[in-house]
Amino acid sequence: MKVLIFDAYGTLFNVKMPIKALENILGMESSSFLDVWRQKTLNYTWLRTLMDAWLPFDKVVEDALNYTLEHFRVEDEALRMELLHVYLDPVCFPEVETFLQTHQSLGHKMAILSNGSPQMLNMGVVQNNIDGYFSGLFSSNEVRKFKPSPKIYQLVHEHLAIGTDDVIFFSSNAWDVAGASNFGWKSIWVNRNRQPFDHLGLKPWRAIYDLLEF
Ligand code: LAC
Repeated sequence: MKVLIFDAYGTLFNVKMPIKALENILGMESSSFLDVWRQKTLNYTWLRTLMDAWLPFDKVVEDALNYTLEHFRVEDEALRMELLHVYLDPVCFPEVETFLQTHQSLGHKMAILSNGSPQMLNMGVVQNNIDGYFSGLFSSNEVRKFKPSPKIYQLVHEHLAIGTDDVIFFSSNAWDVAGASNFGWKSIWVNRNRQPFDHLGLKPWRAIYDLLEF
């Protein structure tokens, strides 16, 4: 049996959508703003896991956003709310639905494994009409640890009666691919931004540029 497991943000959902109101304030710097926000979000997840001080991902995303607004000296409550909606009702990458349709008709079981809270993940799949494809939306809320803790990858095996060899994991985040490989999964790096792979002594099983290349 093949079970396809997907990371959510950056892999299925685009969290680097251009935001007009941000561009109006920061111009060319708006892309760096989105990069700093994402990087801070991830840093906070790693720090909170190390400190054993887990918080729901939506709160971590908001804390990182508040840091980023301060860093770029932007004070605009309407914009802050608009930015939060990048994660609260995210937009899928264009090839996602076709990919899911194809693999559903091939009989592959599919699920999401994400730092996102159950409410966020549920909103994301429902808003994008892709909820019918998944056998589970597995969230860090259940283990109160963020990726790449092995405990979160283990969650899939607690819900689905499958072995590590049955899993093919897809993530656009190189560190998440390394974490899943470290756990023992075959991991595919969806290298959407054509970046070099992280030097963590772990390699992806395969690397592709978008899901349809699989
Ligand atoms: C997730 C983050 C890592 O969805 O993008 O788990």
